[in-house]
Amino acid sequence: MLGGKIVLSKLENDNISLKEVYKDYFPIGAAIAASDLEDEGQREILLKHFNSITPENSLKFAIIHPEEDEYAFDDGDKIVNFAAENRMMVRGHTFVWHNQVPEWLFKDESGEAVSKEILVERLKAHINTLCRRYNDKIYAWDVVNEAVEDKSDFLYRDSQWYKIIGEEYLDLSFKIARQASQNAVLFYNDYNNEKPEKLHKSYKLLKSMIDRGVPIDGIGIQGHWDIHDRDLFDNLKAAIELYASLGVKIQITELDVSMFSFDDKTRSILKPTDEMIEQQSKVYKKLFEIFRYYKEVISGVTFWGISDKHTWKDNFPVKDRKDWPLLFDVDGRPKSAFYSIIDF
Ligand code: HXH
Repeated sequence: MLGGKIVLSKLENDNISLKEVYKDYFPIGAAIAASDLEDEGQREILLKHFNSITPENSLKFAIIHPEEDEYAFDDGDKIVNFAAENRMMVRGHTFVWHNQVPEWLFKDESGEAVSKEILVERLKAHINTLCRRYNDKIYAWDVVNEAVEDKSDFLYRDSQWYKIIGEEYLDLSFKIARQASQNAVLFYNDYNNEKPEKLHKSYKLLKSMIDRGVPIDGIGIQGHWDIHDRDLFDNLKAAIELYASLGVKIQITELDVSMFSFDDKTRSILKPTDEMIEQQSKVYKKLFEIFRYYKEVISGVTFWGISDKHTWKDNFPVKDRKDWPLLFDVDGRPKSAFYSIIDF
């Protein structure tokens, strides 16, 4: 593993900070819950290695705006204030998505589908309120998340946003966000958008928006990957080049590398095998080689969690199946994957 390289002593390794190693490349982020800030171990890793934060759930529509006349800012405020106190950047996630939306949003007083006009007003009120509250502290927003359909033949996901407002909900969301915040970097964010089919659909959608002058500044490639995907690196390079040709920034917004392939829904194991840990380390190493190579267009890399202690992958795609997709283990110790990305 260390062939030909300077071998760092244990002490020097322990002093290494990921954000320092990458300071001439891009900010290194982590998705967190407010509860991570009360967990000494999680907090310590966060402060040492990361200079950017994404609230994993706290800013999502259903969480922060549970009723039309009620906002629940507590956890969002805790995270955003913690970041400001520690001079960390914050990415906002997310205004317009089909999941984690509150019951009331798409209904009128009588429980019927709300009109297009009212839904657009609600969207404006939501975006304006969050921007007014967090404008000086949140530098980038995932304005729209996951709007492209996975199935061939369809471009747009058939969400309530699409059903009620129509195609123009995308343009509208970005225009409203720009109006509410002149400085925020506005992202379109999606998963599997480096895979050829979805890449080409996403490119077409984004190009048409950019050509119409819609204020979109960046593309988020979520990066929910796994150790088994043989096409990942070629797909990713092609995607970065194609998106970069649109003249927008690219961020890896939700990085994790699962031990299980997406179709493997059966196995549950107590701990990762040595082979898994080594394969994961190789995948992370190659990914960061690619990220560094494209540093002029990549303006951030965010992991979807701090350590393997908690990760959304513990419940997706299989509920209650432990996974170990991050750089630090369940006890907060750096894994082989961590060493593989600081060694260059
Ligand atoms: C992300 N979705 C969200 O952006 C984030 O907010 C959340 O906290 C975690 C993950 C990823 C995702 C999207 C679709 C999905 C599963 C995960 O379901 C499918 C996956 C593949 C094909 C079809 C559906």
